[in-house]
Amino acid sequence: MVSEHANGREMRTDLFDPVQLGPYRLRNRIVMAPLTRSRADDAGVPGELHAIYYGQRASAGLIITEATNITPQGKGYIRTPGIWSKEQIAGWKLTTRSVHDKGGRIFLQLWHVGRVSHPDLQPGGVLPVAPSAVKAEGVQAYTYEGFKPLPTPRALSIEEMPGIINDYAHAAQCAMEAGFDGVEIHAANGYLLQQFLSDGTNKRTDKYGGSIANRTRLVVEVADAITKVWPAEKVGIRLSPLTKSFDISDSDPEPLYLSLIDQLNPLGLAYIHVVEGDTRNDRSPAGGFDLQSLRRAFNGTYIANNMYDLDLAIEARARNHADLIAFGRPFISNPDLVERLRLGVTLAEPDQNTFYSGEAKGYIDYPALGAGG
Ligand code: 8OZ
Repeated sequence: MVSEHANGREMRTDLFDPVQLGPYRLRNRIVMAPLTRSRADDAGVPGELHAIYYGQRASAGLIITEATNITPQGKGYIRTPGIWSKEQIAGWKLTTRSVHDKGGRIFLQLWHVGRVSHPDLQPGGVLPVAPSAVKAEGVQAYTYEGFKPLPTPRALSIEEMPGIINDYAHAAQCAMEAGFDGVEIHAANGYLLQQFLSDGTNKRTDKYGGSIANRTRLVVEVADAITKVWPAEKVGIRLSPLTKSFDISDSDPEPLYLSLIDQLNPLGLAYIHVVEGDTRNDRSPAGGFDLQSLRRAFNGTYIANNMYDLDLAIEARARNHADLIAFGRPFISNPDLVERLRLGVTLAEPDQNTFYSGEAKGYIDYPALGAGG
């Protein structure tokens, strides 16, 4: 379609045209990014509210769900959903049915927070786990009693590693039973998998730490295990090589991520979903590298994310910077975001007070255009 660009020039964009992703014909190139919204019950079960919320947003080319805990150990925030139990599978079925009834596609994001948790949120009140006993400085956990500083985590033993990989595979199987179209591995934003990748958090001396080959090992093993459950063309991975989220850091991220992509390529994953820059904060942080090198290295679809607006998205397609563009926060307050971007109308601003408030208010009550309001 032809779109009126903000600078007044009319230009053609294919942002709103159908595109192939693995076996799926997506309706457009706009992805709903994963957004933590904290509306599950204490057992991590999503319900009717989730089905309404995701159904309202089904016109996205692809929805990626909020980050979803693969095990009780993987939980770091109250009211986040899980994908390990029968009840959670049944709850998620309401959502997949709702999105499919409206012709949408939805992948579930598989999440283990690693050290970004607190004993209050862990079964038995134990310490959260991580590659090494390295504390995230200046970070708080949101517990049932409000914010508390993160503790120093317990380093996973080598004997526990097969169990972690198995937890991902089990959760991936549960996602299939719940009717999802695919899964996304959350290896971004400073959580467990990025803690293994990054030398600021991974101080191990066994085969999961030290060299790039060792630090990438867990992510590659997890991706390999998941592609034994799902066809690889229905599996994606989210990466944030330049993020500073939760005190994550790596001394030399470019060779690390290029090596990871080289090792993932033979698996044939559908996409890499790249948070460009520091998450929700800065698209060009100091000390970064050109993330297009990852796109060039990867044999699949590249989804770009981080603070995109319509102009940036049109430009990204015009320059062939990305195949698909993921929008996050704009989807909170604009359920029909695709239509609004197509029309070029002003977007509704989301209310930050209800991002994680656990209620229907601020969740399912943002109207679509023409629906009053
Ligand atoms: C915001 C609040 C809580 C969690 C991420 C899963 O950044 C998250 C998250 C975002 O990936």
